[in-house]
Amino acid sequence: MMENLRIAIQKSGRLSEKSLDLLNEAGISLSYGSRKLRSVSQTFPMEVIYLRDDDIPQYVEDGVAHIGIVGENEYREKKCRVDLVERLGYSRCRLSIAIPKSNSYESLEELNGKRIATSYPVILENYLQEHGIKAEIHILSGSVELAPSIGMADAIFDIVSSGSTLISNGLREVEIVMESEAVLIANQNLSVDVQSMLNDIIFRIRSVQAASNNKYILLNAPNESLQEIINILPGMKSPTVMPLAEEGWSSVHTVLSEKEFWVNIDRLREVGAQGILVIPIEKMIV
Ligand code: PRT
Ligand code: ZN
Repeated sequence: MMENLRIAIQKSGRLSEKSLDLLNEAGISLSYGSRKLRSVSQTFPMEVIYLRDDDIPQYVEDGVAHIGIVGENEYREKKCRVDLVERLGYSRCRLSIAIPKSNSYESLEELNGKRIATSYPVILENYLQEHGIKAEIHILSGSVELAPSIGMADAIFDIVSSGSTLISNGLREVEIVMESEAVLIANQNLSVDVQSMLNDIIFRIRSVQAASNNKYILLNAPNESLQEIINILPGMKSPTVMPLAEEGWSSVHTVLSEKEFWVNIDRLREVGAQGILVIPIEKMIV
């Protein structure tokens, strides 16, 4: 019997729901909200193992799970021998150095000889070494942002998203060390069967991502503006043009990326496009 593809995802936290959503959109349905340790999909030969995010890289290196989803920060911090196979684009954040807001700061050199509190000593150590800075790293497992106010550290190195945690603790961001997003990691010695299931998953994930980055556009245009409109629309290939019942008018259909859409929409209207419809795409095979 063929082995299931075993994936480790975060049991509960900032990555959990979006990871389950992504699998679901890729056609791998799983029951939600359970506090189970593992579950098996009914629609794909996949078994999900729910873990703390910190443990996922090691489980994948050991092959207990074939693949896993973690924050890129966790992947870099744990230095496990696993491959980063796909960037997933959600749970984005950055890892930054912050100092008390009233302290002056000109450059990284000022951190020489200072104490920096963090839960990510490996990433910080690499960064400081790269820049020739010698600082004392204090490893804390949580509430890092409190360290300066209680006199335990001169600076912190931590995850920042909106920045409001820093502000409410009287800190300001002075260096962005890395950007992070959810990533798919894989064991380095997968069997041929498991690798082929992984390829299938990656293909599905890309189709889901392409679809969410693109919109299907329909518009009506007077025939004399058609060429101009077609020139504005980058599309996947050339757009589809069909005559309307009304003489002298056509309907134009194409696919546009979300970004291209907003820059092009005003120009389309200027040259006479009307009745513009923007429709979400469910899957896009790339
Ligand atoms: O229990 P387990 O160990 O599994 O979870 P965890 O508590 O270690 O991780 P979790 O769920 O907090 O985060 C999982 C991953 O989400 C992280 O490794 C990051 O890759 C990513 N991520 C994205 C974040 C944030 N955004 C984030 N904002 N992780 C943590 N935060 C924290 C940050 O440390 C700060 O203290 O949220 C706080 C608020 O941030 P601001 O800047 O929006 O105020
Ligand atoms: Zn964790």
